[in-house]
Amino acid sequence: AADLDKSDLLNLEGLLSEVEIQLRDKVRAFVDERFRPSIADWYENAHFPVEIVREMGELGLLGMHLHGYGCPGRSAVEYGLAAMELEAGDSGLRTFVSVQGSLAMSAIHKFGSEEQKNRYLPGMAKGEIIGCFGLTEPTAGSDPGSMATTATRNDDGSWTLNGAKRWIGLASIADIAVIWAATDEGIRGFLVPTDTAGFTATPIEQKLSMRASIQCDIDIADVQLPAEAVLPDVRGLKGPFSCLNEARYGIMWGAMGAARDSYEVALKYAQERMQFDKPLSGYQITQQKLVNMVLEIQKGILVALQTGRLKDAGTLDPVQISVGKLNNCREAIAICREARTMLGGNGITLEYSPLRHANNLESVRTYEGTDEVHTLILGRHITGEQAFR
Ligand code: TGC
Repeated sequence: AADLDKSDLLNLEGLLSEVEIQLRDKVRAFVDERFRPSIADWYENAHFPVEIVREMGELGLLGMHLHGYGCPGRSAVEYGLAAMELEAGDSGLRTFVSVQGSLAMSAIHKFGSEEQKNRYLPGMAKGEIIGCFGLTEPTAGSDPGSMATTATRNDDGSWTLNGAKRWIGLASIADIAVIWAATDEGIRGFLVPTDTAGFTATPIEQKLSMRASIQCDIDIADVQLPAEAVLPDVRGLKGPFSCLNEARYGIMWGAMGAARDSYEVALKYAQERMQFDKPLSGYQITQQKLVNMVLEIQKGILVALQTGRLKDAGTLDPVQISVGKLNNCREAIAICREARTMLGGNGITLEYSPLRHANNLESVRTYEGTDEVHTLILGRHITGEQAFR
């Protein structure tokens, strides 16, 4: 059987504190106990396990890097380690935590009024209130500045919202939606209770990726909101982009969790599977695949850890997040696909995780900034030339 300690070639474990290791192990145990036994069925049946949301709240996984208002107040590295363990289970599980904590809660925490923070954040941290984050639209993906959703201020100070959002995680099970809309004063964020008349969220079906997770179309038809529904403290795209920074940071860790899980499955299989009278792991091509995988996992975790240390020190530049989001998603999907090849035909079933992870990572490399967007962010940084427009 696989001796997985041998795969930590550079002793990355030694870079973690006792507290970080304890937190990581707690989340790993939760994933093993509550998620792994059912994930194949959930994935096949396109079921998001809403029943474990409150358990995630009790574990301190929701808004875990936020401070005050009932939030756990953990470090960026602890949050990253948790994301890695969750995504070793399934990207859909990590996505829930990202949308709830990094996007919806983060928007309220960064830009909300005291009243909004006190009203929503404690319940969201417990998993009693589910949030979603509506930025992307049917015709505005990589270019959210071209959004068509509008918010118009009425004579009495209240607001009318019209438009549509697409690919919005959790929207059909959410209680509160953070909706970004164009106003006369630039893009602003609105807290929309999902039972407001005119607000309709419909899950997108027939997905080949993220099947144990929910993404929705949202229709916004003459939604009436009181004056105090707007997030008071931000105008312009830097509002949603600051929240995306948080989610993108978690993704760079999460992708390495999916990669690590695929590697571990492939290693164990190769050591046990006999062909031509010897284990697959005794073949040079198999060893080369495993070595290439483990090198990229070690490098990807180092990238994530350094990014987390910079974040905890308060010196992280958003450009640096693009390094990890781009690199770790790109490498993770290659690792999961390579792991699938080592499982032969057995690798196309849900009995083994690599193809499920690879399919999930098609979404992960696309949302929160595609490979292309992060390449252009880095290209702009190193050349000084804007290549988006
Ligand atoms: P640009 O002119 O570069 O910037 C506009 C304003 O935003 C500021 N800014 C940032 N602020 C904080 N963090 C960042 N990372 C920031 N990036 C930009 C910038 O300083 C500027 O501020 P100001 O005050 O000068 O106005 O904007 P651009 O539109 O030209 O940017 C180009 C580009 C491609 C980098 C950007 O549009 C981009 O990142 N596009 C990708 C969008 C994306 O990641 N979408 C995913 C949305 S997630 C979602 O809706 C649902 S998925 C999750 C789920 O629900 O499951």
